[in-house]
Amino acid sequence: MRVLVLGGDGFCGWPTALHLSDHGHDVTILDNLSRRAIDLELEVESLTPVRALGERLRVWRQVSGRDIGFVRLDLATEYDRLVSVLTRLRPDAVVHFAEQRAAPYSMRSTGSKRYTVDNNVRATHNLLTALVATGGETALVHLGTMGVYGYGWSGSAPIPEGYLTVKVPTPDGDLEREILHPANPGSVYHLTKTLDQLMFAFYAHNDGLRITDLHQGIVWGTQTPQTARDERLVNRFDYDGDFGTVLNRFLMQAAIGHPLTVHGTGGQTRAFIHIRDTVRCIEIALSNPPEPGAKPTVFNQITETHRVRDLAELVSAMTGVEVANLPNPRQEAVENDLVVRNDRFLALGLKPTTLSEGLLEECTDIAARYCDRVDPSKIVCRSVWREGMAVAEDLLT
Ligand code: NAD
Ligand code: USQ
Repeated sequence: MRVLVLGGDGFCGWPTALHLSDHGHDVTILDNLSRRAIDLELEVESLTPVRALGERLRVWRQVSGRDIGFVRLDLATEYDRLVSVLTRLRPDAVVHFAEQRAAPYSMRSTGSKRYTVDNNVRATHNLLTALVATGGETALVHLGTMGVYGYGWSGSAPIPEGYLTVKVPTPDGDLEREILHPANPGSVYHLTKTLDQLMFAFYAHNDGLRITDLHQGIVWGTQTPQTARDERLVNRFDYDGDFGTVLNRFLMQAAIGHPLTVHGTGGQTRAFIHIRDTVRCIEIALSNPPEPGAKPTVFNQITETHRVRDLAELVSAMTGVEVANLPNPRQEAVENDLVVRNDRFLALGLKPTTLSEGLLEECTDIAARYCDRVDPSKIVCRSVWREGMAVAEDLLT
């Protein structure tokens, strides 16, 4: 397949591009390198030393003998160039990772809220119109989030894969309707993903685009077999308060003896997936596109669910580092249950990497190896959901 990977310089996009290239697909990366610019703005770097994209691509050619193309382009603002790229490459499929993806960063300021909506909504809508304008045959696989469902529902009804069958009362009796699961976003970032879903429903129905939306949980881990082939191919590892995700943050904190930064009681339950499984899921989704005219296919791209305090206790037991319960900078349910259906990927052959297999390796191979690169002043999350909310002052350095 000819595959265009939008956001292919990022944490999920880079290992996906290498995985697809390694499996014989003809891959081109499109990225505006905005993630690298945000690192400069936040004055923070990936824990792992990420090389310039040109060097990454040269090293990949050396170790694999395969070429990956690169187009530097801003999806949100360079529509005409996007149409030209699609016309020239005629990809069989596009994988869309190219959005601002950190919830704390999206809540950091009025400017970052506006940037996140402008960037993400325009990027997705530009892509959809460009796909229609170039013939509508290219399949789209989008990286969405479990957070579109929200975490505030009471009870433990399993979260279905995208759609819910509901009974609508009428004077003549109940009618059954299949609807998108109600959206309940917990941040401006998550809000943009719920807007993406509506755009997908419209363009699938109106223009027959073939769209798969992957409702992915929190990705943990760093390396895949391809990124581990040479140190210069290493994947990024965000640890800072805005872009670092919870489990990777705990592993990095343990490596430098920093108290584990549990927000509130740690009663939040979330869904997780290892980066090795992310790349496999994308390939499975590419091989199983919906028919033209069908509603978007939704997969819940998750393999396990865990409560934040249980993860902290696990890492603490493994490393001896203490757990700190900090004021929660977010507006979110203090405790929640989470039961998620993920039957579709399992039925299509996914064999999940579990925490029990991958955690120790991640601790020693990545967190401990690069821990001298940590800037401790960047660990505590300073982005709060509403003005006046407390941050963990005593841990700020
Ligand atoms: P990332 O920030 O590391 O990568 C995103 C890439 O997209 C970056 O390289 C960035 O430069 C690029 N990009 C952003 N806006 C762009 C634009 N307008 N034009 C061109 N390129 C642009 O993020 P990630 O962790 O790799 O996440 C990728 C996708 O997966 C995101 O859409 C995110 O919402 C989703 N996701 C991530 C996680 C996770 O835990 N990392 C979990 C669930 C879903
Ligand atoms: N948390 C802590 N301590 C920390 C960091 C986070 O207790 O040091 C808590 C948060 O308060 C939250 C939970 O851990 O309750 C998850 O936070 P996170 O930063 O790991 O994940 P989140 O903000 O939800 O976002 C990440 C990705 C995003 C993706 C999402 C999937 O950044 O791109 O969409 O995971 S999901 O959570 O399923 O919506």
